[in-house]
Amino acid sequence: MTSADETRARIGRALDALQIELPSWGFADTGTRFGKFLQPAAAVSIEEKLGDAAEVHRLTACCPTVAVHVRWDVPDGPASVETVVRLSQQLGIRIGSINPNLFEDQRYKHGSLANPDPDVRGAAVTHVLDCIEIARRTGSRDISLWLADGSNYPGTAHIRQRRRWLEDGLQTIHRHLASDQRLLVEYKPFEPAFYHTDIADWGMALLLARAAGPQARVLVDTGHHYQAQNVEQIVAWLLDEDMLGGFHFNDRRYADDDLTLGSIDPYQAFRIFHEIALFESETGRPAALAYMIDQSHNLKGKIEAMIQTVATAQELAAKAALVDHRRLGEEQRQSALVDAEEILRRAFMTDVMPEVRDWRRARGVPEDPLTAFRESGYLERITRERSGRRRAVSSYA
Ligand code: RM4
Ligand code: MN
Ligand code: MN
Repeated sequence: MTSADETRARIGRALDALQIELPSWGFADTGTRFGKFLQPAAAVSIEEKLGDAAEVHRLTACCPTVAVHVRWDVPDGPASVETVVRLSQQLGIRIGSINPNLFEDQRYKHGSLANPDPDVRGAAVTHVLDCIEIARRTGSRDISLWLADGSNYPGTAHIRQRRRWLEDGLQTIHRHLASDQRLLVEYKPFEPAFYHTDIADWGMALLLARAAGPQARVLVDTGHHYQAQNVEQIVAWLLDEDMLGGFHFNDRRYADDDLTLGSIDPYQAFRIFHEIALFESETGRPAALAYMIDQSHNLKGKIEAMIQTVATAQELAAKAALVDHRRLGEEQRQSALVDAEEILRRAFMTDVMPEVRDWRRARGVPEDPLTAFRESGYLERITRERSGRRRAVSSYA
């Protein structure tokens, strides 16, 4: 094999293995806490969200599943699942991770699984058990749990007591999982709670996942860290512990900005892909990760932004596949700092677009999905169909 063939083969394998899950909520109007700027083409119903997701999959061939947020997408609980499943089948996609909603109901204002009121904790557990049933009916593997639990002022919450309640709740939930289901525990250091959050970082998520049971794993949302945190180190440690369940991809500059992946720091996302590729090549087994997007751009076109993130993930994974692990190991053993670093830098700087385009052509999808989307007429059609049925915009106060 020539080295060009070898490069093409490596990138091809990396792209074959990368399936990215789209978030239903990424197609809907979202905003900042100061307001929403509505887009005439944004999806409102689950039909529209799934339709838009199917369009992204049609153009990229790498997004066969859609994550749903139960309260927004399956509001009638397990009863409304059949329609959603049928719809996704018609569109050639599947329902992916099931996201319970333990943060919007009025009763959760002091927390859900860590609420001091046992009735509220009970209601939160019941909701997640409903989600497990929904996941069974949709054939989804992952229940992806993010809690808004926390407190806003020092002294207002018993931090250790809340941890016990949380552990109890997660253990009960875990007992109801089917053997092929997983519970993903997501962490976030702040917002909406601004003094303490009950699952603030990866260490807390790891301890809770371990306490919950053997089918629980940690979910890393790339935007849920303090400034300057070394995210790829967290990824490497969780992989080493066999406790990484998957990702919520997005980029950030200041806080949980939920920007499109790689828009601020593509090298960061590349380094994450590198740690995964290194782990997989050393262990000889796939890391069983769910690659999900969790972005919430207020102003970019919803579908365009989703295509951007998907394409960016593919490009960065392709670049990470170019790292020569054997050579990297040698340079590291000799502490050849510049040479070791250059292996990563060179891979990152390589133009992988020719190979990515080859892969797309071989899959029968457009070489440039963004341009293809713009030429498809899809946006014009949904803009026509969806405008004029706008709801009232909720205001900040
Ligand atoms: C949170 C977190 C969760 C997402 C909610 C809507 O910040 O990222 O994953 O479900 O937002
Ligand atoms: Mn998230
Ligand atoms: Mn987030």
